[in-house]
Amino acid sequence: MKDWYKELVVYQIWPRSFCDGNGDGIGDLEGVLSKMDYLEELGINCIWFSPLYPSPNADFGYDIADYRNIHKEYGDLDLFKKVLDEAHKRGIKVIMDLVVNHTSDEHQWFIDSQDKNSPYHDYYIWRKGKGKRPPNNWLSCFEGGAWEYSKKLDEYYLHVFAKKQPDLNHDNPKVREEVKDIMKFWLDMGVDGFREDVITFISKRKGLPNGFPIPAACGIEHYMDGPNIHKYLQEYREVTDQYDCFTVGEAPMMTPSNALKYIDESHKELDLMFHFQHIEADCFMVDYIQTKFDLRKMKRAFSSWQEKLNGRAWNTLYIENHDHPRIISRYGSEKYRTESGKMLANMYMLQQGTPFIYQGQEIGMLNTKLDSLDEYVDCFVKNNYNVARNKVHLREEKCWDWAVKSTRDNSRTPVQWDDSENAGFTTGTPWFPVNVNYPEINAKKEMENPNSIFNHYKKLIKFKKENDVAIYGDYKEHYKNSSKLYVYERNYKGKRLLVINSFTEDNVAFEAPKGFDLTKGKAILCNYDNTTVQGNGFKTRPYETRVYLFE
Ligand SMILES: [Ca+2]
Repeated sequence: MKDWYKELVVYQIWPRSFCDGNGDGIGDLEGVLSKMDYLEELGINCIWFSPLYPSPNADFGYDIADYRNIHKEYGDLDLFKKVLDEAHKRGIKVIMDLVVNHTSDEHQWFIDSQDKNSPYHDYYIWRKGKGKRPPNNWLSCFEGGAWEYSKKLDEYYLHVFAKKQPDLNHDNPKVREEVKDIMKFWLDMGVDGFREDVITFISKRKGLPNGFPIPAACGIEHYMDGPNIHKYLQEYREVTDQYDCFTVGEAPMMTPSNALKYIDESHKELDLMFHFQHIEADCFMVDYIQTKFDLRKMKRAFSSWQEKLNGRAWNTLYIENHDHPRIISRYGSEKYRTESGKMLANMYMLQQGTPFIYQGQEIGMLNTKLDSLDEYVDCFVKNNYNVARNKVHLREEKCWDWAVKSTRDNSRTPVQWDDSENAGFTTGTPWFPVNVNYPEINAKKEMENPNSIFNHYKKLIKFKKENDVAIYGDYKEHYKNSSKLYVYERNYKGKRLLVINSFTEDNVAFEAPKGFDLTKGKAILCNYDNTTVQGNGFKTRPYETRVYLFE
C-alpha cells in the first residue's frame, strides 16, 4: 500500500524566528500567512510547526503551559485555523509538535500537583528524598541533577530536561487519557498528525533505580525505551488510527533494529522516526563534543538505516532542525556555500524516505557568531561551556569555540527574507540578532538567481515528488571506503538514479561503478554547468554533485 506521508516533503517552521507579522520582533502566525505563497512556490506539501502553544519559553515552546491554545505572541486559535485552512487550500498538510514527556512547571496540572491530596499530584513523578539527598542519582539531559526539591511538600519532582520541564507520569492512566484528548483536540480541528518530542522517554522504570554513573543524563537507561513504552504508544496509536494522519517520533540514541520495534509496518506504533546517527559525524554523541567531520561515519549511518528499513519501515530524511547548527557550516563549506548547499540537498533528499527541510536551509543560511556568551539565549550554551571548561578542562578559546559552534542558537536566528533592515524579518527589534551576513544571503536574492540554492531545492523537491524512483527506489551504496565521495544508486521498476556527491574541494577522479554507462544517462540536478564525461567518469570540482537518471 502507498501511504501519502511517504510522498510528502515537509518544511519545519520554528515560529519565533520565521516571520514577524506585527512588528514586535517575534515571529508569528500572521508572518506565516504572509509567506504561504513562498512555501507553495518552494513546492513543499507539509508544514511541521514547532510548538505554538502558550509557554514561558524556558525551552522556547518545548515547555508547554496549555496544550489546547496558541501562544498570544503567535496569535490565537482562530488565526491558527486560518493558517490551517490556507495551507489545506494549497494542498499543504500541517502537523503539530506534541510534547508530552513533560509540561511546563507553569502548566495548571503541575501547579495543582503541589497538593498531595490533589488528583494531579500523581500526574507527575513526585518522590521522597533519601535523607537529605534526592530519590536517586539521575542527572538532567540539560543541566545538573534531575530532581527539584519542594520545601512545601518535602518531596522532589523528576525533570529529565530543564527544571522548568517536570516529567509527566504516563504510568497514570489519567495522564494517558489526557494525552489522547489533546491528540483528538487537534486532529478534530483538522491537523494532519504530530511530530512527537522525545517520545521514547515517556516510560520510566519502576522503582526509579540509580543510573550508571555517567557525567550527563545519568539514569537514561531507565527511561529510554522504558518498560511500558510500546504499550503506551499502542494506546496512542489507537487514537491516530481513527484519523487520516501520520506521526513522526523523535528518538535520541536510536538504532535501526530498535527503531523497527516502533515503526515496522507490520505493527506500527509510529509512522516515522527521527534518529540522530547521521548528524553525529562531526561530534561524539552530542553536538558540543566536537570531532573532525568524518564522511565515512556519516555514510555508514545513512546506509545502515536505508538498508535495514528497506521494505519494512520508512525513513525520515533530514540534515537540519531547530536543535542543531546549520549543515553547510558543519558538513559543507562556507567558502563553497552554494555548491555545498546544493550537494548536501541532493545527498539526503534523494535517498528513500520522507524529507524534512528546516526553515532557512533552502536559502543556505549559515551559523552565526555573536560577541559574547551572554548574547546567546539557548540554555545549552553556558552549560556546554562549563562542561568544556570544568569537566573536559579545555583551554578558554577552545571552550568558547565548542559552545558557540554547537549551540542551537545557530539555527534559531531570524530567517533572512531580503536585504532590508533586520533582513525583512521584522519592522521592530528582532528578539534575537539576525545573522550579519543577511545582505548577501537572503530569500529575495536566492529567488532571483536561477543558480541559487533556493532554485535548486525547488527543482529537487519537484523531482522528488514526481519520480517514484526517488521516492520508492531501492538504495545501494558504492565506494563505501571513500573519505571524499558519497555515491549511491536508486532502483525502481527499471529506472535508475546514480547520485554522486563530493565532500571536498579537491579534484577526485570518479569512475562510474560497474553497470553504469554515464553517456547513456541524463545528468540532472547538478551544481556545475559543464557535465562533460571522460571515459566513464570525470574529475570532481569542489563539492560537486551530479545525478544521472537512466530510463
Ligand atoms: Ca510578532
